[in-house]
Amino acid sequence: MRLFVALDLPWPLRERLSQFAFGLAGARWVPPENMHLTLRFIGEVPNWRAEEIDLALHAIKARVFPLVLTGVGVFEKAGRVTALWAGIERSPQLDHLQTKVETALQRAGLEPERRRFTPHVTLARLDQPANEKITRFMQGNNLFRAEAFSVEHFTLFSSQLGKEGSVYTAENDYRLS
Ligand code: 2AM
Repeated sequence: MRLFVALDLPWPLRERLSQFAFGLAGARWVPPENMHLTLRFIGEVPNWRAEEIDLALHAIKARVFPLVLTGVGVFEKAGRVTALWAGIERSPQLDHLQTKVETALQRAGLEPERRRFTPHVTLARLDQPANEKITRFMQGNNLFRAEAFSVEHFTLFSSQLGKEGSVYTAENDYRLS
């Protein structure tokens, strides 16, 4: 199974985020049902490991906390824009939960994640040099700020590549208190 741990987003927020989509040749906009905030990408694991991961995530104790999406940005690789995303307001509670997830996964036998946690919600995936349209997207939306929502659980998702792109399935939710 190909797994990742993420936060679900409320539907009104997903609908708001889907309004960012604009005509940009070659961009694959993330459909609202696929929008999420990744806490930790896990990748392919055998079923027995997935069960250990589930147990380790169950043992996490953390508090419900508010989260605000704000701003937009891009990821670039070798001079090419690879993603457009909505940003997350810095939140010690989010960092705290992410650290707990990372610790739990290492306890379940996974190698430590070496990449820094850069919380974001991917809006579109692409692969093209920066251009005027992308600059306008950034400038036009840099004041974006959504209403806070309450993070009450986190989720272990599996990901399957279908004909129409990735299909994510919530394997389990873990409640915060
Ligand atoms: P992204 O949103 O920045 O593309 C499921 O694939 C989720 O895991 C996506 O949100 C993706 O982040 C994230 N992810 C992180 N590292 C990944 C990797 N090496 N391969 C695929 N997805 C990855």
